[in-house]
Amino acid sequence: MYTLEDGGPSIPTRAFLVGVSLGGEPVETVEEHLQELGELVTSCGGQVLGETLQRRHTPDAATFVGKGKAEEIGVAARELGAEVVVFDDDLSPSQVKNLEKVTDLAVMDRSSVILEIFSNRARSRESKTQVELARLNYLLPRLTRRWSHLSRQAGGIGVRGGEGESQLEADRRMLRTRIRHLERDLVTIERTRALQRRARQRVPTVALAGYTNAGKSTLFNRLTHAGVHAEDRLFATLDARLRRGALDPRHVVVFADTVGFIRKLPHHLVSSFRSTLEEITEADQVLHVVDRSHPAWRDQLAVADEVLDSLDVDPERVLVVFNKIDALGGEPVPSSADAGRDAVYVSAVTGEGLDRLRARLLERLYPEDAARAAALAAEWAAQASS
Ligand SMILES: Nc1nc2c(ncn2[C@@H]2O[C@H](COP(=O)(O)OP(=O)(O)OP(=O)(O)O)[C@@H](O)[C@H]2O)c(=O)[nH]1
Ligand SMILES: [Mg+2]
Repeated sequence: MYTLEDGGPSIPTRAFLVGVSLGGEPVETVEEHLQELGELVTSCGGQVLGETLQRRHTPDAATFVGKGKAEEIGVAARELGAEVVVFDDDLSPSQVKNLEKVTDLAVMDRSSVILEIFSNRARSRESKTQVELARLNYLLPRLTRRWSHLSRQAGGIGVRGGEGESQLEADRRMLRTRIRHLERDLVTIERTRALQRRARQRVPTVALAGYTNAGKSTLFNRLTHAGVHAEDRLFATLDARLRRGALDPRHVVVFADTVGFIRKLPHHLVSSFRSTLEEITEADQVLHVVDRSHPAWRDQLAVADEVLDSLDVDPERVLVVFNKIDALGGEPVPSSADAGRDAVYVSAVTGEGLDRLRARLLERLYPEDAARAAALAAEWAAQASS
């Protein structure tokens, strides 16, 4: 595990959270994001002891919140017994260093918390490679001093190269070598995935995508009768999982469960997960799963839309699935799409709406079959009434 001194992520055990409303961003939004940050911290085994919120026009270059505020934060956090201050916004390597000095505590940002969760969850060779790559890319610009951990981990490759090369330069060089190595590994993994995909080419693929905790794995289990891990935790799923499921007795598809999205998802993370996310890019249909019972569902829908857009997913191939309608708490289930687009309403837990979902998928995947079925039904109806 990297230590904070080295600028890398560590486990945020006893945490104090800091949210900043920049340039008039509504305080409620910042609070909501802080709440989510708290869930992220708890997800990797941490505990939230307190939080603070600040309004600023622009971030302070040196300390993000300003030196005075940083000192205040340090005092408040230390009084509560916190060990780490977690900022909801991305901090530059030098901001982290300055803040650690002023607060006299360890400092993390949202990206490093997400990285921590990802590395706890990574199981397969693919996701482990992806997470390590993301971690090293995060670390590279933050490498400021002797970094003995990695040297030891990598079996002493980090010895000085030649006369005059500092330990720091040697460490950087070693990191870059490791990054190149991991990138090559990923290319091989991607090639294997592509081959496997070609092998199942005759079976259409339906990918489940969406915000973390929306219920993708639960829905995946329902649609495929698979026993995939579903949990009330953020980022329960890291690997793409594939399994067959029937839409009706004659049509079988492959469903793909994928890693969840989240706002302010670090870019280097998204790019390291490229091969996993390819299941979405290459799918015939994408089910964009939304937790409709979440107070911030509109935001989460928009965030996931952005990620799908950045993956070049054609919106025509996306069907919005509003999930958890059993948890709307008396609110009537909307009858038509309230996001102004094609959508179905389901509960992955009770099974409500799943037949409609399968029928919509059939129509989208096999428009000719669906047209034929509709024509037959109309014919029968006509015969019955004549
Ligand atoms: N009430 C209700 N809860 C649901 C429904 N679907 C899923 N959940 C719950 O929501 C939580 C998250 O479900 P998951 O299926 O793990 O969500 P996910 O989208 O796969 O999450 P990540 O893998 O973390 O991105 C679990 O506690 C589920 O039991 C639903 O239809 N109704
Ligand atoms: Mg999942």
